[in-house]
Amino acid sequence: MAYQDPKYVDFSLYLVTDSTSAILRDRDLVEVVEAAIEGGVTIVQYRDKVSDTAALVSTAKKLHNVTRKHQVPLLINDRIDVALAVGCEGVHIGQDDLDLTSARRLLGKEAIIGVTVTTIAEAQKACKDGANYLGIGTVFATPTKTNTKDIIGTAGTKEILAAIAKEGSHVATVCIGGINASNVQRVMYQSSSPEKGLDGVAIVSAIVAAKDPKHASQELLKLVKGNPPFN
Ligand code: TZP
Ligand code: MG
Repeated sequence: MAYQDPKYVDFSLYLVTDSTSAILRDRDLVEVVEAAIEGGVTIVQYRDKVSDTAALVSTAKKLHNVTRKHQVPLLINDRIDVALAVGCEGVHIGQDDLDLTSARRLLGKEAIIGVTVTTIAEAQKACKDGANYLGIGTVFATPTKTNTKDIIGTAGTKEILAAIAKEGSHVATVCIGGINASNVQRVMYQSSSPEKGLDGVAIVSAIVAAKDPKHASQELLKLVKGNPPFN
C-alpha cells in the first residue's frame, strides 16, 4: 500500500481537509489541495464527514492522483474501507473509530496509521499498539471541530510528549486545533521539551479557507521550520 516507509514521512505541515462549502469558499477541494502541496504541505489527510461512500471514494481517487504526482502521502480520516479501495498510504483514526490493532490487520504493516489522542493514557496505548504518529489535541478551540472532548493547550501537549518520551517512544507527533500563522511557532516551541518536540502541525482552516492556499502553506512551512523569534 505505502510507497514510503512510515519512518521517513515528513510531518512538518500536515494538511487536513474539510469539505463544507463555507470553508472551501465554493472552490474545488482537489485544486485547493494541489495548491497547498505546491506551497509546501508535506502530508495530506482527506477528512470528509458529509459525503456518501461513493463520493468519498471518487474524491479520494482524485486526491491520490494529485498527492502521488507530488510524492506526498495521502491518508483517509476514519474510513479504512476507502483507504483500501483507493490504495493510498494510510488512515487517521480517532478514539471512537475502528481500533488501531484491527486497522493495522486490515491495512498491513506498511500503512501509515495515525491516532488522535487527548490524554497521556490514550497516547501510551496508541504507541504500544504501533501507531506511526499521534495527532495530539485539541490544542485550541476551533470552529472547524466543535465536538472535541477537551482543549488541552500547549501545556497538555507538552505533558503528553514528555510522558511518551519517558517510555522511550520515537513515534512522530503533530498537534491540531486552532493553529495558524500567528500562533504556530508558539505552539511548536511551547509544546516541546528537551526530551521530545513536535514533528509538525496539522491544520485545516488556516490553509483550506485561506484566500491563497499555496501562499498560506508557504508562510506556515517557513514558520514551522524557522526558529521562533522568542527562542
Ligand atoms: N481535530 C481536532 S481539532 C480539528 C480536528 C480535525 C480541527 C482543526 O481545524 P483548524 O481549522 O485547523 O482549527
Ligand atoms: Mg474519526
